[in-house]
Formats: sequence, structure tokens, C-alpha cells
Amino acid sequence: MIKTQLQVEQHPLIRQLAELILNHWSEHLHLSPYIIPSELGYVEGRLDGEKLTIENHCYQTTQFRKMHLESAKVGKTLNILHCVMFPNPEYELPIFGCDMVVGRGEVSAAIADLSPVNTDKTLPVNYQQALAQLTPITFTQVRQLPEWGDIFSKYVVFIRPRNSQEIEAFFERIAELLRIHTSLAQQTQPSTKAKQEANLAGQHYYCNKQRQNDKTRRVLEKAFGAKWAETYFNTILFDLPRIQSC
Ligand code: BLA
Repeated sequence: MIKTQLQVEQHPLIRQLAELILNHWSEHLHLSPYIIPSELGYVEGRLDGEKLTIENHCYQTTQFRKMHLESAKVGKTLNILHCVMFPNPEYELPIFGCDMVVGRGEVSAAIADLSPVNTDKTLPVNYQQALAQLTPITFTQVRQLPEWGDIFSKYVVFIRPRNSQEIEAFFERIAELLRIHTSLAQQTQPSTKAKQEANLAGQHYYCNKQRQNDKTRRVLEKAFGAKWAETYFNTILFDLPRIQSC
């Protein structure tokens, strides 16, 4: 049976977003478990004397090689939700990613995107058409993307929400992105062999850029050490895919 509930007690907003994503997955996709090393499913460490717990949920489907939802909690001060849907590189599909960071009760960062994996950084035409129809949302505080953030599409939402309406609007945008993505992905046929190489290269580019996120690295290094953090980045968060038939 697929377990789509968080076990660790989380900030209500983290729980709400996790449940939104997990429920969407289980309602709209045929999930199979994705096996991660058992010692990395649930992890505890210490950060500045506070307990850091990490809980991972991982699935796969025909079109998605790895759908990863992770919640990380540092004592009562910091709560993070991280989610990436990595497509199977045989398909030309964008990468859904989102991250929400709650520090001392405030959401400091909320980001969501369907990121292109093309070398020319464009989304498939059917995605462009669907995304263009979304009602643009104006948020009070749009955050500047870091240097490595050239992986994100022009539809990326990266904000510090200022009130509950903005948080609601952010969650609704995530629901819209998931609706578009699960529906279009399931209609997509595998690419030609040559194109699959390009899909793969696009995912490598995405993962290499995400690995440059010093803010994530710092949290993990402080709690578990540099070597563990590096392994975690490379095996759980942003492992580089291979084409299955190779
Ligand atoms: C920022 N990520 C952050 C921050 C922290 C983490 C503490 C700083 C918050 C802030 O600037 O207000 C921590 N994020 C984590 C940890 C994990 C995590 C510990 O995912 C996992 C264990 N990051 C992603 C994904 C995206 C992403 C999938 O993992 C986007 C799709 C984005 N996080 C992202 C960005 C920032 C961020 C763009 C801001 C980076 C910056 O401003 O330099």
C-alpha cells in the first residue's frame, strides 16, 4: 500500500502542502514505490543542538523515474518541504520542483516551477500553451533567483509570501502545475533515441545546478557533516539519471 501521510509532526503549512502533493499523486497517477537506501528514508541529526529529522517519500511511474517528497524539520525553528518529479529521460518532460522553507513560523521562501530540460531551455509546446492560460498572480514580495537559478522557466514562482492569501495562492499555483503536469505527462510518448540523450543532458544540467544551492548544503553539512551531505545530494536529492536500456 502507498503511504501518503507524513509521520513526523510538521508545521501546519508544510503538512498541508505535503498532503496536497501526495494526494494529487495518489489520485492521478499509478504509483509504484521507489526504493531508496533504508537508512536514508528517515534520518536524524543535530543542528545547533536541535534535532534535525528528515522524512522521505519516493515513488515512480512510467513517465516519472523518481517522484521525491521530503520534509526536513530542525527543532521547532525550521521546517522545509522539498519536492521534485524527475521524468524518465525517455520522455521529453519538464521537471516539477518545489521548495518551501518555514523559519520561526514565517515562510521565507516558496518556489515552484515546471523547469525545462531542453538545451534551448524551452518547455514542450503543449506545456507552454497550458501555462500561458494560467491567470498571472501578483505577489507582494518576489524574490531574486540565485545565480544557479537559470534552470527555472519564465513561469517560476519564487516569493516570500506576506499573508495567508498569498500562501493560498501559492498552493493553488502548485495544484495547477500538478494538474497540467500529470495530465500532459500521461499523454506523452517516448522520444526518439537521439532526443533521449538530450533529455538526459537536460536533467544532468538541472541536477548540477541544484547541487550548487549553498543554503540547502549548509543545513545538511551542519547536521550531518560535509561527506554525508555530498552523498545525500548525489544519491537522494539530485542523483544523475541514466537511460534504462543503456
Ligand atoms: C533556499 N533551501 C533554501 C533555504 C534553505 C533551504 C534553508 C534558504 C531559505 C531562504 O533563503 O529564505 C534548505 N531545501 C533546504 C533543505 C532541503 C531543501 C535542507 O530542499 C532538503 C533537504 N531547492 C530545492 C528545489 C528547489 C529549490 C527542488 O531543493 C526548486 C525547485 C530552490 N531553495 C531553492 C531556492 C532557494 C532555496 C531557489 C533560495 C536560494 C538563494 O536565495 O540563494
